[in-house]
Amino acid sequence: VIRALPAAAVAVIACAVVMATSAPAEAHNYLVDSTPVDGSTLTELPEQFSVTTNEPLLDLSGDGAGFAIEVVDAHGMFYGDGCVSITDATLATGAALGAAGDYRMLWQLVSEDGHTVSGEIPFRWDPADTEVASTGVDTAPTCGGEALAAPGESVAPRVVSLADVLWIGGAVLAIILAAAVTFLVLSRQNRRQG
Ligand SMILES: [Cu+2]
Repeated sequence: VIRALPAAAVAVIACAVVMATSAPAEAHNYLVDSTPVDGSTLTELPEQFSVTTNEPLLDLSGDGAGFAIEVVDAHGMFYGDGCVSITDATLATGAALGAAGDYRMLWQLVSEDGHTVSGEIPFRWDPADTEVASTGVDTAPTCGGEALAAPGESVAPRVVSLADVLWIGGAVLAIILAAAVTFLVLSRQNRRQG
């Protein structure tokens, strides 16, 4: 990370210089619209999550390289299949969410000037009872990758269950208690002997 910092700094400075010396049309794309809207509360799942910028997106390779939308809940679980579509100025992905709560939509896209820009949009999910919750995965899904759950199919979430937490907590507590009892017994014996 530290070794990458100078390169990142150079890139930022280069970008700033380019921005300062070039026409406004070559500046970075900025968001003009998104689904969900920043800070909003969703009560029903839209068909797609998307961000729309002021200028067309630059999908040079035609395969969406450099473009991504990731939807993450408060526990760091990812939702959706990781696939994106690029249409003019809009980057979109199929919408999926899990249980009610706070989420973030992370987006990354390639600006018209060829530079990558990214950001995140926080929102709240407060679904009606009729909404079907998707199962999250603990690593960012890649489109067509193995971590991806087919519709109607669920991927077992690799989260530590409450039972595990209680069991581990209980075991730790038992060890501490055993150590404390041993210490007390030994110190009492020492006192008697001394
Ligand atoms: Cu730039």
